[in-house]
Amino acid sequence: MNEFEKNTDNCLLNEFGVSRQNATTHQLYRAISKTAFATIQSEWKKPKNKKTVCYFSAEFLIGRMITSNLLNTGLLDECEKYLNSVGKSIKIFENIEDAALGNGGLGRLAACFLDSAATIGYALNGYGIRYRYGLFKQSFVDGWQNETADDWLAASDPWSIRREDEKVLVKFGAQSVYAVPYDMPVIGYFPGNDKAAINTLRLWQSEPVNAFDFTAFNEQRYSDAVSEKNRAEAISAVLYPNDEGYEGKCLRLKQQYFFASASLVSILKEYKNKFSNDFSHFSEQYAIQLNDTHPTVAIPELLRLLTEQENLGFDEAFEICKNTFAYTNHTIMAEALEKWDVKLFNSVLPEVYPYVVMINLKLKRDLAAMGICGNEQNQYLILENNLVHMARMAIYATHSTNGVAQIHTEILKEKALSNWHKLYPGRFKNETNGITQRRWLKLCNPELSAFITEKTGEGWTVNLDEIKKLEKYKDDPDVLNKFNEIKLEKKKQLAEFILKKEGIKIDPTFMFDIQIKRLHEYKRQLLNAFSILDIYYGILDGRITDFTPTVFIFGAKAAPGYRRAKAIIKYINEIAKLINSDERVTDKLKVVFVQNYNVSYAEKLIPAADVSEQISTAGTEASGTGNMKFMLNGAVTLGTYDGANIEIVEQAGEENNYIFGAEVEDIEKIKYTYSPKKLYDENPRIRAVLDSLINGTLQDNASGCFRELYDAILYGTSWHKADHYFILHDFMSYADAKLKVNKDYKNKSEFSKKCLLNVANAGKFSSDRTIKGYAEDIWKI
Ligand code: 26W
Repeated sequence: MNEFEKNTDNCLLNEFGVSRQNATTHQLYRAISKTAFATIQSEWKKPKNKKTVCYFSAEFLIGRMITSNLLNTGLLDECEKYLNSVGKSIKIFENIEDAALGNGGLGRLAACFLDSAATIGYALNGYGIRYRYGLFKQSFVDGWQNETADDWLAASDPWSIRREDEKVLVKFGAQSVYAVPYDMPVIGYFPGNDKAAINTLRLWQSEPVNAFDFTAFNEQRYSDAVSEKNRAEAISAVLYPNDEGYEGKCLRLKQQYFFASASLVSILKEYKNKFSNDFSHFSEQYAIQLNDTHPTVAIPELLRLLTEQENLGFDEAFEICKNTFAYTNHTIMAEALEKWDVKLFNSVLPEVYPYVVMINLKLKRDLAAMGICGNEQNQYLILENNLVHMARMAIYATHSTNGVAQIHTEILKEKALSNWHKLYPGRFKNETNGITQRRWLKLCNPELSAFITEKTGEGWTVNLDEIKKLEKYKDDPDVLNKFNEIKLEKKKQLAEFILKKEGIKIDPTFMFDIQIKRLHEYKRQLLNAFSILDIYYGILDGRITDFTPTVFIFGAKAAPGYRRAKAIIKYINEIAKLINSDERVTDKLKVVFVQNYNVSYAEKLIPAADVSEQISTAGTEASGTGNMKFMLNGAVTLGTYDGANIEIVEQAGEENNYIFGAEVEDIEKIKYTYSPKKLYDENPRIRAVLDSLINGTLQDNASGCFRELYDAILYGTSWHKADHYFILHDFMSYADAKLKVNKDYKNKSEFSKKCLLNVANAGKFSSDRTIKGYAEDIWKI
């Protein structure tokens, strides 16, 4: 018996009194995790004598930890053997809940960055919130989204260590709570890589200072006795399931301050251990990256700590802040920009607010010195119109502001933040997003990974540029055949999984066309739905002949308060019901909306895709990262010139992808004269699909929500013009592109050549490259 087996057996015996033969999945999960964890303890505790990057983020969408930790420690095969010995496999861990501590792209990006930084060997630690409940679980009830709590800690949390000794007191006016850190090791990819490091993800949990009020209890005031506990625990109770409209919720501001303050206190403590009260080296030792504006309250908080507790002068403290902090912007949507009501901010954080006022005064002086006076200053002010403008503070009081894809950064510089760019052109940078190839190829697609390794060597796992070596096989029929075989195998696996989870049977020989991402109007799932209906009508009326059988798959959660998004889910589910029950198209069309789309589901869907739907209105998707995952797994992109799609096509060739629709400049030109109603009146195909919302073809249980979608497109609302996202404008060009992919797919070898060329040119989209960019351009490490 080897060490791994011995230790795991021991752990099972000591903790649960069971042998490996009769251990449950949760027991095996815990014992294997603990055994693997023990192997890295000594490496984890090693001090790192270099500049440390602190990645502040309200979200870390890490997904399932056990498989990636086993992969990165090199224990995956041993674990598989261990489970095989009792007739099981690593697949049993599919029942372990994901850690879904994020909404979507921004949170998943943070998780990829952790993996990349540890793999390269940078000292980069994550700081965030240990939400008791992560993003809600989704199911469909009669086609409507239903939400339930995500109890991710049900299977225990063997990868975290509670650090009671490091807890911190956080004050909100009259309320004080403890922030207790739970540290998770972030394990770099070690096999054959001597640079790898083990970093830390520190997640703070909110706890009461006094858990129980005995006096209240004795006076028979039972709920008063635990009210402090409840109020404290509320702070880290749940992730806001909302990545759309900004909501000025008091609890959300408390969450932001809670983790920002606790993180800063623990960082200052660490710094003072080395440099005592000499803060002149602080920004050489620490860089703090703000993942969107959510942790921006850290800026006035650090000012407060440095001046009030460390006795620095304001200007000196401000310089330290500016040199330490950097800000990443992830969206240009005005409705997502955080602005807090001054009164609310001041009542929740009375000790911090004065520092916002001081930053604002300093800004005014700087503006005046640059010749910007009077009302002209308003557009920059952090305090304006009774609001605290968080993005403005994040730009002004940091040394760097970056966008997440070339086009996004251009839009920031030229439009959304052009006024700031004029003031501080040198502060603006682009760092195009990336994804970790360890999780998004090696782990989720071992079949394709093995084949790529066979053809190009192992190097791509830590240097994705090496995947380019695949390109020379683009005309090799054996390689292309093998490529197809692997794709078919992944489609079979997905079909099996979907049958088990959704009870829906899909045919793996169909083309798989997949759109998975949060549900948003700008991402235009509705456009996809319309085009499917158009294809359905086209097949029925004989306009479309010789259609390659296709299954259209959706996965998406809608923010619980986002009525429109929920209506779109219902609409797509109704389309699925209509099409899937129509025997005339059974051998051609299928529509599936999978429930509870999350990281683990993505790991199954992406390797099985032939077509990746990336169809946001040009200029709205900051980057996208799902698009990169599909590319890496050999799907072609059906998409607009938006976000990172542009760079994907630049790398892989326009001829190997399917680009359609208006570009940013086109939209600029037409936006004042655009008339969706005209397109509707003139085009019977557009009319047919749109009318399905109101003519009884599809039922919304008399809720009126389909009518609302219809009206929003044709007539607009008080807050948006008609068809704000240009669905009808792009409809025909999208429908054509979709039929072109469908036709091209028939030529197996030509199509798989396109797929292979996408894989071979995905090197740029490794988050290893992204994180090196941040290290060089922003953190200077
Ligand atoms: C205040 C509510 C709120 C919460 C989260 C507003 C906005 C957000 C995020 C900015 C939403 C998000 O995840 N943005 C995505 O970030 C990805 C990583 O950079 C990009 O790839 C996506 O294009 C962007 O939508």
